[in-house]
Amino acid sequence: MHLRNVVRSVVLAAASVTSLAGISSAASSATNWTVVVGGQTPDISVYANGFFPRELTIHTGDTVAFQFAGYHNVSFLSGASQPPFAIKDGDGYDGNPLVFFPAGANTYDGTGFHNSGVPPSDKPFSYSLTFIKPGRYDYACTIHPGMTGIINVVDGAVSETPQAALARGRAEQAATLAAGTKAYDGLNPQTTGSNVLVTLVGDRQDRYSVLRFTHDPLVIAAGTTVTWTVKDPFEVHTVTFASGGQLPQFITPQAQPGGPPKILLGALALTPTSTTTYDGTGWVNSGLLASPGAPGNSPSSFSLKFTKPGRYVYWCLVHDEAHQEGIIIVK
Ligand SMILES: [Cu+2]
Repeated sequence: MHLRNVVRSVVLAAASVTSLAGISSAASSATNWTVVVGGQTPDISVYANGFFPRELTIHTGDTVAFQFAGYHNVSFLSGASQPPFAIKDGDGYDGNPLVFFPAGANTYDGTGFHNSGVPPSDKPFSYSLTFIKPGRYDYACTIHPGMTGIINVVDGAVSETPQAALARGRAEQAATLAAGTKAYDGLNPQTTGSNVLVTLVGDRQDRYSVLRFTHDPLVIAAGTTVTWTVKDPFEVHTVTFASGGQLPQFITPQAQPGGPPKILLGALALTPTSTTTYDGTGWVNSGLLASPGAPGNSPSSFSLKFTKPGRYVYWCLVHDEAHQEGIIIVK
């Protein structure tokens, strides 16, 4: 499925407008800096939820190009609270346009709402902002709670070249992916009697998420109850058994006359089923799971008892494009 690509292509038009507006914004004496937004391992098992480098000091009048390496946004909120990811629309939910679409001018003086929007395609995407007033500015990705960065803007000398800052960023990103890979390699479901606990992990300090349920297929005896629990500050997941059926879309853009598309969040993906056992048939879905205290008040755990021998494949509907697929073998 390539749903994100669909979303990306429909926001491309809106993103292009702001890119063109930024071309003439940098003065000739100003310096250009690069911050890398996110990152991932080649198999997308580990996702970097950070800005690299996390903190950067630049001169007044300099421009920062935020170079995207994942599905994020760059939002300068100027002290306002984060816009929620989803907003209620009738019986369902839409993605919040304040999260998905570009907003604000290409200069920043510490005020107002500025958003890169999400990357429009799998092609390289960069968002440039010119900082015209000294200050210490926090910014965030409003898709991944706690993914934050800082730009310090000063009138005096800065101690680093853009090349050195980018090298520092790349080293931070490499450390994040290494820490995430170590966590993925160490994933180890915990067995207690006839219960198995599968933990979905991420780390705020090391700024990674593991987009896998287990490292290897999980082998259990019939009658075992598996509980999945999310302990990742950044990501929401689902545990979804389609039993050979098609996976529903999590995000569907819907064209609207005279404006940006609506970002519909799939009701089937969001809605938990009530069954507590699985015999290899039917549709079983946890709905969204998030770590305790995350925005949205989603539950953090989901349990299912496996009653029949077989080999069962399940998915996270949020991260199916990242191949977040799990296998359970019931003996
Ligand atoms: Cu997921």
